[in-house]
Amino acid sequence: MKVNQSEFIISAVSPSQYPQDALPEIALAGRSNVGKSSLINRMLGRRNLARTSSQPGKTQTLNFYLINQDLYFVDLPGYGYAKVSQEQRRKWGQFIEQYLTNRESLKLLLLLIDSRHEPSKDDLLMYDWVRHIGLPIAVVATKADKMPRSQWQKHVKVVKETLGMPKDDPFFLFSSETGMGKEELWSHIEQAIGYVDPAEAALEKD
Ligand SMILES: Nc1nc2c(ncn2[C@@H]2O[C@H](COP(=O)(O)OP(=O)(O)OP(=O)(O)O)[C@@H](O)[C@H]2O)c(=O)[nH]1
Ligand SMILES: [Mg+2]
Repeated sequence: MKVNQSEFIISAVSPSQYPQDALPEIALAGRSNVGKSSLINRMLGRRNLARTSSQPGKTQTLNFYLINQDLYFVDLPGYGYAKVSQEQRRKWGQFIEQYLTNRESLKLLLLLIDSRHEPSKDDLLMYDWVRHIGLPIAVVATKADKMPRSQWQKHVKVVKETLGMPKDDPFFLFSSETGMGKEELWSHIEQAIGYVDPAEAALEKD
């Protein structure tokens, strides 16, 4: 997909604030600091549209980004951040769970995992739960640039095996730093939302 336009729409704290135009949505989940906001910026070719931070736990709302007039990216609050209270964590959990189970426009969840580390308990819970509710999921292993190429295969194997991923399930090795994986991930997103490139559609007509 060619991104001609991208804009931040809203930081939603309740479902009444979600966009009402029924465009398809792609949500991003993963622990704090895994690179969700950075991935959004890289996918959109924007330096700083989604706010990134070396301080974990920054994104605490559902942040909606509109792309062209075709779809939304929805940046979910990161989990596994130790410094938030039990009560706060429970509230976010409910809020996110409600969105993921009830949102008709939601077409795909991208679960981001740090490619350098074994998936955490929270990652596993999230992965199993999303599969259980039947929401399409793609695993994106982030920060690939932080390890040498010679280790990619080994780390990919650890991530896939720890999650217990079926062989052919969508998986992408990604780097927001270098752009690795961007085109493959876009193709998958297009497929998930049933997007047809207008230029290609015109060609096929001829
Ligand atoms: N080298 C490298 N650094 C990255 C990459 N992706 C993210 N980072 C860095 O990791 C830190 C966290 O990135 P964010 O995109 O803010 O992470 P997040 O998942 O949105 O974090 P929360 O909003 O707290 O949940 C920042 O310092 C980023 O610059 C990557 O692919 N490569
Ligand atoms: Mg973020």
